[in-house]
Order: sequence, then structure tokens, then C-alpha cells
Amino acid sequence: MQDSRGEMMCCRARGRFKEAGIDLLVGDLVEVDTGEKVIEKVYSRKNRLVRPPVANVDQVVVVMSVLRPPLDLVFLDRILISAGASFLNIIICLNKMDLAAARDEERVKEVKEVFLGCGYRVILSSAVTGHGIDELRNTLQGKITVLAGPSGTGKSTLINKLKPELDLLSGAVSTKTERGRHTTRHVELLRLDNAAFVVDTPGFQRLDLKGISSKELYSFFPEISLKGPCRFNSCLHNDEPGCAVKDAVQNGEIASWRYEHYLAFLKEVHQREKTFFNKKGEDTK
Ligand SMILES: Nc1nc2c(ncn2[C@@H]2O[C@H](COP(=O)(O)OP(=O)(O)O)[C@@H](O)[C@H]2O)c(=O)[nH]1
Ligand SMILES: [Mg+2]
Ligand SMILES: [Zn+2]
Repeated sequence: MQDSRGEMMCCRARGRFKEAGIDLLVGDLVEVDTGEKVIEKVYSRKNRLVRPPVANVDQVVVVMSVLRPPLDLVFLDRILISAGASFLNIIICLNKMDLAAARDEERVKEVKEVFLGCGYRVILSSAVTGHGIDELRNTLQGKITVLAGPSGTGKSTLINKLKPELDLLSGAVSTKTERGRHTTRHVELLRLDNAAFVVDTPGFQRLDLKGISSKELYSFFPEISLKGPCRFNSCLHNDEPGCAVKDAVQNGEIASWRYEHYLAFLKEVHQREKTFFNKKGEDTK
């Protein structure tokens, strides 16, 4: 347990929590009897993530690197859908800008524009030059933030930059796999200054898009869901005639790579739905 100033205290929880089936989670807001060192009360949660297991998350910062490892836009879109499906506020951080040569920088700026157009906040950063670090710090202020993103993109390094005393383990990216070697396994709220708490942990929930139906998939692509109307109300913007989304891709209003990701995810979700319904059919035979 830690108090609002970040002072740590080791406490027990009252037995009645266990009896009532309440698991305490990182991020829970609690009342503590500081004399007895016992947690007396757990406040109701505004949300809870399963992966990583954290309660009361205000936002997710998705950290991607622009190079080393290379910018993986499919992975980014997957995380955006997954976080969107959990109703989380999302900020995109494109890190290692110091490695971007002029040509890469142009591409990154294009990508940034696309995501700004979708209503996401985008921060360009470098833990090496310090570019964007103040913006990141302001974004985290007073909030509980989960850092998500592939390993090796600089999450631990960015947190170290924000608060050097934490001295988190960061891994040099091995040139062979271009992935970070050390990964952060346990879940802990790290307290930065200005009452900011961050969770630095790999893995994020539902990257396999489980629980998302083909009919709702496009609602996680803001630029697609705002287009329309299409000729058919039920249009999934795939190969239906009179599709306003396809027109918008053709005339450049919607980025073609975003649309391609949408189609690939749609196929994936369709496939799962088909297997699911086939299985159900067999079960009832
Ligand atoms: N050039 C450059 N390297 C960085 C930057 N941020 C992190 N790194 C390096 O990238 C590697 C992986 O960083 P790490 O923080 O462990 O990534 P994590 O797995 O996301 O926590 C380390 O060798 C860092 O020194 C950056 O902004 N620029
Ligand atoms: Mg790390
Ligand atoms: Zn359509």
C-alpha cells in the first residue's frame, strides 16, 4: 500500500474481504488503519484491467518505437482496438525519434496526422534527446497510466527519464531479434512526481480481438465509423456495393493502410465467428 505522498506501508487486508470474494488489486483505492496496518475499506472501482491486473486505470499510453524495433502499425492498431474495447482513454507515444532520419521523420509525421485525425493524442519522444519528455510528464500528471506496447520500444527508459531514482531495468535491444532482453514482469504502481502513477508492464489485454464482433469492429476505427451512409445499412465496408468508406479510401480521405488493417482484422474476426458457429452447430447435432 502507498499513501498519496508515495510512502509505502506493508498491510494486511481484513479477512472479510476474502470471505466476500474481493481480491485486492494494484490501483485499488483503500482506507487503512495505520496503527494496526490493516486495510479497512476498498472503494468501488471505476474499471479493472485483466492484463495487466490493475484497477482504476485512467489512461493507456501506447509506446511504439519509430525504429529498432521498426514501427509496427498493425500491432499499434491492435492495441488501439483492445484499449478502445475496454473504454480506455488512449495516447500514442512514438519514441526513439532521435533514430529517425529525414525520410523516416516524414513518414512518422504522416502517421501522426492520421491518428490525430482519428482523435487520438500523439506524442513524439526521444529518451535520448529528451524531446517530448515534458509533454509526456504533463500527460501523466495526477493519473493512473498503464504503459503498453511491444517490448524494446523504450517504456522503462522513458520512466527512468521521468524519474531517475526509480532506476528500472531497461534492456538493450538485441540486434538479432530487435527486441528488448529484459522484460518487466511484476505489476506495480510507480509513483512519479506530481501524483502520477504508471504501470510498466508488458502485455496488454485482448490483442487477439476476442470478444469483438465483425459488426462492431469498425466502431474502433473512428474515421471509418464517421463515414457514410453506405448504400446498405448493414455495410461492413468490405466488398458491398455503394460503400462510402471504400470511396473515402480511394480519394485519400481515409489512409489506405488503416483500411487494410481493418480488412485484415475483419477477416480474422469473421474466421473466428465461423469456427464458433460451426462448433455450436456440431454441439446441437
Ligand atoms: N536511440 C534510442 N534508444 C532508446 C530510446 N528509448 C529507449 N531506448 C533503448 O531501447 C532499448 C529498450 O528500452 P527499454 O526501456 O528496455 O524498452 P521496454 O521493453 O519498452 O521497457 C534500450 O537499449 C534503451 O536504451 C530512445 O528514445 N532512443
Ligand atoms: Mg521494460
Ligand atoms: Zn460501407
